[in-house]
Amino acid sequence: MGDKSRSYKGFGDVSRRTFIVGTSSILGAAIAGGRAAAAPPLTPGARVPALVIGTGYGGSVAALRLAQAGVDVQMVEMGMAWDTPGPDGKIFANTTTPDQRSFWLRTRTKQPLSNFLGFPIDKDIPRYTGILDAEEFGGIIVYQGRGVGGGSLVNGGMAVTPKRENFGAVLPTVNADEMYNTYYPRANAGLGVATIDPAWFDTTDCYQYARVGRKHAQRSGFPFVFVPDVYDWDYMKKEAAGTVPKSALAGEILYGNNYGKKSLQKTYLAQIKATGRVTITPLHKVTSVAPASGGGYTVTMDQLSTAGDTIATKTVTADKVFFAAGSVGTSKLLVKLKATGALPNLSNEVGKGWGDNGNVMCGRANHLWDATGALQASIPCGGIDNWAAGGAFAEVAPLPTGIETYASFYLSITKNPNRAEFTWNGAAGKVDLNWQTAWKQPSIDMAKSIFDKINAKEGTIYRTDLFGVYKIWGDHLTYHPLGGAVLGKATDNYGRLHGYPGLYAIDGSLIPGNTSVNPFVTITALAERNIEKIIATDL
Ligand code: FAE
Repeated sequence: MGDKSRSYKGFGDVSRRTFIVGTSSILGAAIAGGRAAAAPPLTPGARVPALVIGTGYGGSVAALRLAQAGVDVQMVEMGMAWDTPGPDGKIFANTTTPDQRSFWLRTRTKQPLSNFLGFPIDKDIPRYTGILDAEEFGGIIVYQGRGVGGGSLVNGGMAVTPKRENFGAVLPTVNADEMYNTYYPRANAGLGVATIDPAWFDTTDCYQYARVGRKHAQRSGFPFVFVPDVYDWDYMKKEAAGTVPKSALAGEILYGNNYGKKSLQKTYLAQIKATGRVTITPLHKVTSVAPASGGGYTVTMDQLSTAGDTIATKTVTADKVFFAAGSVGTSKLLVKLKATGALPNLSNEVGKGWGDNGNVMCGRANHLWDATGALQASIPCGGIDNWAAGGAFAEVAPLPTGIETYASFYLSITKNPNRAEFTWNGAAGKVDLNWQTAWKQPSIDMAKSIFDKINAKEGTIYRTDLFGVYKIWGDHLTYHPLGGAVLGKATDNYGRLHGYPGLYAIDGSLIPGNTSVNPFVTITALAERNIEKIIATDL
């Protein structure tokens, strides 16, 4: 287990000593103690066979399958290891009491629901390499997980395979038979996906909010569907019975989940650890990848302190480099590297085709006879499917405030057609995204295809107090960034980046902006498909 003797400020700095190389040591410090010395340690200046940038879904699939094929892999992650408890005995902070662990290098929280009863709820926190990044572009805030496990650390775990009839629009160049026969099942198995026991759903207090959501959906003629998740449902039953420490029933979600959720740390990353071939280096941010003399690519990275300062810069040479920094991270790197001359031959498609998966949020105010419950499981388990008729799939989401709110809350995924582009801003030395807030209007219209009808049927109204004062729609954000290195455009049909043999994109950047449902199962399945081909033909 984590070394509890370390100071709070440093937790996560020096990671579990088995397979994650401590970040306060140099890259390549010997892996002390623990199980078998894992992969050959990464030494600055060394040559390595494969380097993976990022430890989310795409990166974890790539690293696992490469390691199982006998390749030594280095994974580089800008966030922390998240394996060591803080002074409260917990690794992760609670959603209702954010602290420095909660946000990536901010001095004030930036909560997706900024207000409650009209009052702002954000608060000051120490600047720290925390778990949730609220990355601000001109017209949108993109929420992302930071740390070993990427988005799996902060997400709701909703693990949804798109309907087969929608797949052609999700990944038009991919063979659907192969995906539905082989790679979606492989991804679901690897992630530990399961669906709630319907009998328990019908009786447990913690899903009263979802039962109200179901009732209102069905009374307006919309199908309510159970949504699979990677949460351990048996564990949640024990939480409800009071026999184990609570996480879903303690409101944990956005800033990490201490017990029941099967994040990548418990699935793919645990399997990665068992191979003994993969070294993971947290708190290192890749800044450049460029062809190396003698073949391969020179990868440059900044070692970060937990205050976000660069405390060392290191380079290694890798024969193969997998960009798995997430849609935004991979797009930003590729656009910068093309524009600044490190990788000038990348396709002109790099940076294009970015979408927000049509995310938009809203709340409804229920009548007093439709209480949604003071105790709400933070893990959503159902949705309202109006994709075919109205272009919206709405998660019935929790509002785990600990008090009765009489509110129903929803995150809708919509068929928003707008796509944005990342570009290099040389004057500012950063990458911009040209998304406009007004581009969410189609999403609002599609979500209204569900909620206007429910409100009319129930005689209810929208909440106006969750995203500001008299503001109905949470149209300023996305949880689901997708695209920027689109499959078959910036890459070939397996993620090989055009112009540079040995460079691959293998994360949400490959997907052209929308998956019709929550995206991580599709990201995982596509990564499984692509890495199988790459291992068979490129190694
Ligand atoms: P991701 O998981 O973001 O991993 C990328 C990793 O790369 C991160 O750990 C980064 O810190 C790291 N990185 C970035 N840049 C660098 C760099 N330069 N150097 C080194 N490391 C770097 O990418 N999806 C669902 O399907 N179901 C849900 O219920 C769900 N809920 C969500 C709730 C929230 C609050 C959020 C934020 C997201 C949610 N998502 C959900 C989205 C899902 O987590 C996301 O699509 C995936 O995590 C994306 O996977 P990738 O492998 O593309």
